[in-house]
Amino acid sequence: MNSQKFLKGAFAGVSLAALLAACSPEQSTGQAPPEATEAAKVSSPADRPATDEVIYFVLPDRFANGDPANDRGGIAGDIADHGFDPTHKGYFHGGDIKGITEKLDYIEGLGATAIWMTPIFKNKPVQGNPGDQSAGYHGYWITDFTQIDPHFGTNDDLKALVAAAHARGIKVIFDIITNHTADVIKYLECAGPDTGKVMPEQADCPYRPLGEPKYTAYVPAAEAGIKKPEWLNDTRYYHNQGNSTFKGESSLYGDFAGLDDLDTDNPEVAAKMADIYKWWISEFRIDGFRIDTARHVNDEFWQSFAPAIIEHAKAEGLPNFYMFGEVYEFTPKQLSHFTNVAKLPAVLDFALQWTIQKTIVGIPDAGNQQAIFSTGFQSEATPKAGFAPTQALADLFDGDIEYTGAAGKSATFLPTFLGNHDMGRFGFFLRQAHPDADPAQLLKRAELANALLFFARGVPVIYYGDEQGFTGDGGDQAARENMFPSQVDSYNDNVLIGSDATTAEDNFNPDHPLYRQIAALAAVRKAEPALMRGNQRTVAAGDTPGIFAFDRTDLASGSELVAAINTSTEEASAVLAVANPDGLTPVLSSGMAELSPDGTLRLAPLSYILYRRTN
Ligand SMILES: [Ca+2]
Ligand SMILES: [Ca+2]
Ligand SMILES: [Ca+2]
Ligand SMILES: [Ca+2]
Repeated sequence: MNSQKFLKGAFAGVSLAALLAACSPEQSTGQAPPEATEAAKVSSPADRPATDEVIYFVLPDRFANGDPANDRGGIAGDIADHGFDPTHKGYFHGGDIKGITEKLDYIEGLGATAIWMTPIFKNKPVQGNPGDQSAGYHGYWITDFTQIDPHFGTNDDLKALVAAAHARGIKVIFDIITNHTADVIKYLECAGPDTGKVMPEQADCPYRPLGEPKYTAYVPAAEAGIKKPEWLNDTRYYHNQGNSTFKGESSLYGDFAGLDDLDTDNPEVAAKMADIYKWWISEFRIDGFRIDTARHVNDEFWQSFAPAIIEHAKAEGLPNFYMFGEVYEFTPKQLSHFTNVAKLPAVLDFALQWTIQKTIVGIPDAGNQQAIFSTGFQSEATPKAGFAPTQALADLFDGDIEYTGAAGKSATFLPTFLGNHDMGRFGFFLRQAHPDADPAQLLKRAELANALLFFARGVPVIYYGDEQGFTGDGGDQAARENMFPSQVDSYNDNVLIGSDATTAEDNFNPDHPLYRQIAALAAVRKAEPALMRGNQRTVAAGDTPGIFAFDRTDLASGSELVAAINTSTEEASAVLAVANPDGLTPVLSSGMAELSPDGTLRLAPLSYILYRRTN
């Protein structure tokens, strides 16, 4: 059996180098590390498969302000014109692309190998009806698909970021939209005739089903020609059927609260959208696309768009171009439709996120569920308060077989995550489910979830700020705090996890316990092909909270790792279904763990351990 003192308390105050030396005996005895990552680093990051990435997901506006001169995007006038108001969570705060470039040390130190930025294309600066306006700081209201939003900098700033990131072996992933543009088009039947001004949003423009006449669409004269490329100003390239109810066909053909829904059924539109994004690949040599609102676009569009982009990237010397869609669904069956039928190479793994919510966070009492239900979890009618058994994780991973589709890609390509800019942060879910928990327990739960993310199949995504214990107050604007000192009161009163800091301060702190833990997890993952690409098999699960364990095997290198987590607040034990438990050596752990020769594992409350087979 193995001794578990090995890494007990290792996160408390030792350097990362010491930690890694301690957790990887092979490296400390001078044996060459597994070639994968080191080799990939010295060659081009483009040669590295997407399975090997650790993605850091950033909202540029909220990350770092490298150039105060661009904070208003060069737009004169007041807040309603330029959209800059650092005291309001719904407006621009000044972060930009130069800021990201300046913080590459921080991002690299975390162990990230790729940066995913929310859209950086030029947006309508401010949108919405009087009294309910907000700004395009998030980037999802594009008017010009051919240039960087001036609030974020210039195309040259982007080139500098990509060059600097690539020099460190870090990839750059864009967030793209093909479903809609900003809200410019109006309908005569709802808005009335052109007023000669920028017109308000249609609060009430009901959906008109297929088969009924479409609305009479026009571009108000005040915004004539503001979209680029030019063809986007032609209303015939849009659905023009009114606002989506997010049910039935309206989910595909309706406008997202007035955002102009493109006629993606038109093959000409598919080809033109592909041309837009091919240009960015050629011009900037970016490494991947996260695709917004993928489930609101018809399958045929993706069947044409996805292979066109992949082929183009290949021709440009980017054989591992990574594309993953945002499909806000919570079962492998629903999600895999988009890999198997729509032919997207991967989708964000919302199903794993939800399963982690049920097993590691816990479902709050009915009285406290409101925020969860308002952010998209409706797909599971009435989740029971409390904790799901570890079998829920086993069931989820059993669903991996559903992902048969696009180019034989498997679940190892799915980006995995704990929370995001729309649904809310993992720290928020924790606080909501455990309003009275002691801070140390919240930190343990966050660490446990991170460990699962890095040990299990899929490509881990860290939402910026989670590594500093950010919590937020809910979804959307409430989950988009600044890393640089914030002036938003509702951010600055948040209680962070693992830290006494507030968001009123600069939070690029490489000593935060979650930053250090993620760096350690990322380093282990990078050294182990089995964690990045290996097959996964459940070796322990049960009908209560407790131990969930799985092994990862890499056929190419012959390496095998076994990971276990304990989701219970009590010490737990389980028999691992592995051959020769004696041959397993601890690599990394967060508390007492004892593995006896018969395969029985005892694990401390809310703790994890990773073993490597050494004989
Ligand atoms: Ca700025
Ligand atoms: Ca649509
Ligand atoms: Ca519109
Ligand atoms: Ca708050």
